[in-house]
Parts: sequence; structure tokens; C-alpha cells
Amino acid sequence: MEYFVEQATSHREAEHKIRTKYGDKARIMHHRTIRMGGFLGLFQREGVEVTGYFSHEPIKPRPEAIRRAADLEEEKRRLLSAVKTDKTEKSEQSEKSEKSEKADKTMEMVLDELRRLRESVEQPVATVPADHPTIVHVEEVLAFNDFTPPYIDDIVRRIRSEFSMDALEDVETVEERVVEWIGESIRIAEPIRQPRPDVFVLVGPTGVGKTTTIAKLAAHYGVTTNGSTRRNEVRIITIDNYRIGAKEQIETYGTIMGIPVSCVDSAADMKKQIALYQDADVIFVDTIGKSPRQFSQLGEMNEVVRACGSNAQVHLAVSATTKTSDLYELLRQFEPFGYRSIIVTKLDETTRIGNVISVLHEKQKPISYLTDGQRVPENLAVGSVERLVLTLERLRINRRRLSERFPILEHGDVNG
Ligand SMILES: Nc1nc2c(ncn2[C@@H]2O[C@H](COP(=O)(O)OP(=O)(O)OP(=O)(O)O)[C@@H](O)[C@H]2O)c(=O)[nH]1
Ligand SMILES: [Mg+2]
Repeated sequence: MEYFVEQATSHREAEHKIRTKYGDKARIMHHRTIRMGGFLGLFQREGVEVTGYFSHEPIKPRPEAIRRAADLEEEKRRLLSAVKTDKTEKSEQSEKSEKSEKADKTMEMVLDELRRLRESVEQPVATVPADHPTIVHVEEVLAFNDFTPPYIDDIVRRIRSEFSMDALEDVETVEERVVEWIGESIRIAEPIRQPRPDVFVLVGPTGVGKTTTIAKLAAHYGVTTNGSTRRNEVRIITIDNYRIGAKEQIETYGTIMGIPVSCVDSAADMKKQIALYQDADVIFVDTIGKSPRQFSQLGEMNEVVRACGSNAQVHLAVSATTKTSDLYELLRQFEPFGYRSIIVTKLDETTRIGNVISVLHEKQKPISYLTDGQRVPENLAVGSVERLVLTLERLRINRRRLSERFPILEHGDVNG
């Protein structure tokens, strides 16, 4: 294996130089920007220095190239046999001069076709190297924000297929495009409107902020900002009857907001309570925090949740600080509850939410609400691409473009 260092005025020129000098076996390892030319430091220009290596061993053709070569062979055979058939038919009719003229024409067409196919086989599959500095920079920024490796690979693939070597020089535009792709990968839950009453159930692991979020939501739907007139008739049901202080926690919120709170501890109880609240616009159900590993208790709780009726909308609360492996696990363990969307809590506690975006994208789960603090009711927002993307660090974000591209979906009032 031999190493080389080449300087040029642009990436494209460097690439061309390397391909001419060392052929297709050359592999690029590193690019850096340098100052070139000039005299005593004057009239210098910006250029690039590319380091790489090439091996003397023959490089195996890529599977795609093999496939293209096979296609070429197949096409060659097909065309040549067409010429042969043409020849035979014509000779039988003894139209010799006309035949040879037409055969020549056909042969010319065949050769043209072969030339075209050959050019397509010789075209490189991807001209942009995976280790181009702009790509490496984007990879580093995404990894810093905790995006998962498969998510980062997808973004890199898209950059390589969408940007030319020249276009990659404009890092700002590349970053803007990446921000757009990230935004597109976030699904926001559609506003939900159901026949009265809406039953809104919040499940999730311990301490993730379920009770606080229920209080925020109840305030949002049931109380106007000045606290005087009621917007909707709201009720709260909790099934957290066991832990000391848990019932009191939600009852205190209920008392402050003037919202009735009741406690149930069985499926039958839940059915009864839901029936009693038929006149309400929306019923919020707070559940017991369970670690996703507590299978049997989760099963029992699911029975109680099912008693809320088939129209109940179940949301899963997930803290923005959850690590990737735990995220996968809890999305899976809470699946039996049939949750339709995710509430991302504690956004104020981290800026590295790339893993949450990656995993929710992979699992195709939409986000209904976001919470970013302990204050009730202030620290609650409807799911918003803009809010999530702005949390990311080290990415240049054009805020105006972002909000134009991803307007916030108004969830509105339950019966609005
Ligand atoms: N920083 C921050 N803290 C929050 C947020 N939401 C809730 N908390 C806090 O997290 C702690 C737990 O909140 P709870 O609402 O009791 O959580 P829970 O999921 O009901 O907990 P369990 O019922 O015990 O499973 C409390 O101290 C809340 O004030 C948030 O968005 N950001
Ligand atoms: Mg709770």
C-alpha cells in the first residue's frame, strides 16, 4: 500500500488529479483546507490538501458494477441475436444489397447501444467520498446530539446522493438541508377530536412526569388563563391509590383548579367512574408509574386502562433524558396499552435529544405534547418540530425557514 498527498484548488480538482494519477484504487483518507501559491504570503488562495493511499492489489468490483456488467452482457447477447435473425430472414428473401445496407444500420445501432451501456457501467456509483470534511462535520454534530448510528448513516447517504462535490463546499446549505430532513423525520400527532367525553390516559415509567403533565393538561383544557371562566368540563381519575402521597398530589392540583378528582382501583370501578362522568368534555386518567420490567403489574394496570373504553386515547410519557436502549425497551413494553402517541417530558433537562428523535422516527411514533419544566400549567406545549429542532446544538438553524416549513399544528380545545 502506498500513501499520497495531493494539493489542488478545489475538491473536484483534487479528486480528478488523484483519479488520473493513481486510478480507481486510490482511497481518500483526509481533506484539509490550506493556503496555496502567492509570494511571501501575498496573493495566496485557498486550496485543499488530500491525503490517501492506494493498494497494488486488484480491487474487487462493487456488486452494483458486477450487476451492471452482467446486464451489459445480456443486452449485448440480445442485440447480436436480433441482428442474426434479421440477417437470416433477409437472406432468404435474396434482397442482397438492401439487406447489407440495413444490416449495417442495425449494426451501427447495436454499437451505439453498446457504447451507451458501457458508459453507464463505467460511471462511478457515488462520486462524493464518505469522508468528505463536510460529511464528517455533519456526522460529528449529529453524534454530539446523540442521534443513533443508523439515523446518522441515513443522513450521510442522503447527503452523498443529493450533493455534488462542489455543492458540499457550502456547509451552511448542507446543514440547512440536514435540519430539514431531521424536521421531516419527526411525526406530530394530529389533533384528536372524539365524541364526548374524550378520555385521555397517560401511561409511562416511574417519575417521568405523568401526574404533573395531567395537571398541566387539565389546566390547559379546563381553566382559562385568568382562572375565572371554565373552558371545558374536565375531570381527573387516578389509579394511583396505593402509594402514600400519590393521590394527594393530584388532588391538590384538582382543588387548586376546581377540577374534580376521583380515585379508582379496579376495572369495574373505572367503568363506573367513566359512566358517572359522561357529562364531562374530557376525562384525564393518571396511571401508576411502573418500570417497564414489572410485567405482571403492567398487565393488571392494562385491565384498568381498558375499562376506560375503546375510544380512550392512550399517550405514553417518555423523558427526553432516557437513554437509547431504555427507549426501545419502554416503547416495546408499553405496546400492549395501544398508545397512539408520545408525550416527551423534561425537555428542559437535556439538549441532546437526537436519540429520542431517532428512535421515535424508527418506530414511527408521533409526538402529541412536550413538557419542559415543573411549573403547572406553563411548561406544556403541543408537539412541535420547531421546538424539538431548536433544542439541538451546534447546527446552524434558520429559525424563520424552520417555522415556515414546519408550522405548529394547533391541537385546540377538545371540542373546538
Ligand atoms: N425538569 C422537569 N421536571 C419535571 C417535568 N415534569 C415533571 N417534572 C418533575 O418530575 C418529578 C416527578 O413528576 P411526577 O409528575 O410525579 O411523575 P410521575 O410520572 O407521575 O411519577 P410516578 O407517579 O411516581 O411514576 C416531579 O418533581 C416533577 O416536578 C418537566 O417537564 N421538567
Ligand atoms: Mg404520578
